[in-house]
Amino acid sequence: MFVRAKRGWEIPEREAADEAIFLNRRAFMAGSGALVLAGGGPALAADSPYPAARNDLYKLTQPVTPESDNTNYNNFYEFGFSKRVASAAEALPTSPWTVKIDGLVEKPFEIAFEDLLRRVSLEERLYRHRCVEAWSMAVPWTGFPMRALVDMARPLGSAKYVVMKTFLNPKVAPAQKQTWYPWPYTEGLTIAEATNDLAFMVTGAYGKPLPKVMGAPLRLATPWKYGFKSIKSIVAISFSEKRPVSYWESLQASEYGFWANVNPAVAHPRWSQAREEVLGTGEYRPTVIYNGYGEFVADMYKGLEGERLFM
Ligand SMILES: Nc1nc2c(c(=O)[nH]1)N[C@H]1C(S)=C(S)[C@@H](COP(=O)(O)O)O[C@H]1N2
Ligand SMILES: [Mo]
Repeated sequence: MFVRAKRGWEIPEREAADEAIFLNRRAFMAGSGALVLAGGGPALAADSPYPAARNDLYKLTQPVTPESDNTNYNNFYEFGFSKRVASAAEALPTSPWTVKIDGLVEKPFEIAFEDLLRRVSLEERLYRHRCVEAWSMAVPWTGFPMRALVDMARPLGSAKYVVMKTFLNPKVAPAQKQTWYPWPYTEGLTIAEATNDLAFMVTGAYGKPLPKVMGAPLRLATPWKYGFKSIKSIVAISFSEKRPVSYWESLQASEYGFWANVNPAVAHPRWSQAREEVLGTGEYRPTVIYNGYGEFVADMYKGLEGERLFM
């Protein structure tokens, strides 16, 4: 599934270095030993999986948010509480990167991010994203279905939830020095949600490896839920019988709950969720139940009306 892209000598070194992060270096070196120059220099070549083929099942009826609008307006609280955190996030070391899988699984294991990439098939999907703060965007994500990861983990029958955690590294993420916040960022899904077709593990955006500010090297996209569920820079995935308490829920349980399904009819205690500002356009539009993804997800919530589904 690794489509041959440009070779190292066909692209400027600066670009090559970026792509090399995602290159399976060992496989490449084994397969093309003759091309490995003495000294091993910085990035040599890149059999890059980007851009990946688009899966047309996931369509938009709006333009994709321009990349520069996206990278200049982010929530990544580990790096500060402003929207301009792209340069601060550059301090995060993302290679090597290991993801730990444990809890109620047949056999816990750790996997290097580049090995994980080799075991999945990447595709591009155009997804809407609705932040609980009432702004939205549309993003061409690259990644793989979360179901593939759940299958790889081999959860036990007793597992009911998937719990994900972001890195904990106060040396590079200044806000994590503020120990009264419930770091590391934690999120969770039911197994049914995690194996829903829409639940997507993201490794890239805009046809390239994921920028750090968007949660490199591995983040979640659950577009029917408020954006805070889409946890960034994941280092641990654990299977549990117990519903986890997420970062936002433990900070402010009266405002943020477990389900967090987009619903224009349920206001946040401090503001309406009826409409949203579309990033980069200055325009507002009505917010739609499940962010417009009801056909994929509504069935999962039948009979759960008594739950605080939408906060
Ligand atoms: N680890 C971590 N993940 C996170 C956040 C965060 O602060 N830290 N913010 C969340 C929120 S509120 C949103 S809206 C999205 C923002 O993603 P973006 O910056 O790529 O647009 O990431 C989510 N995932
Ligand atoms: Mo958000």
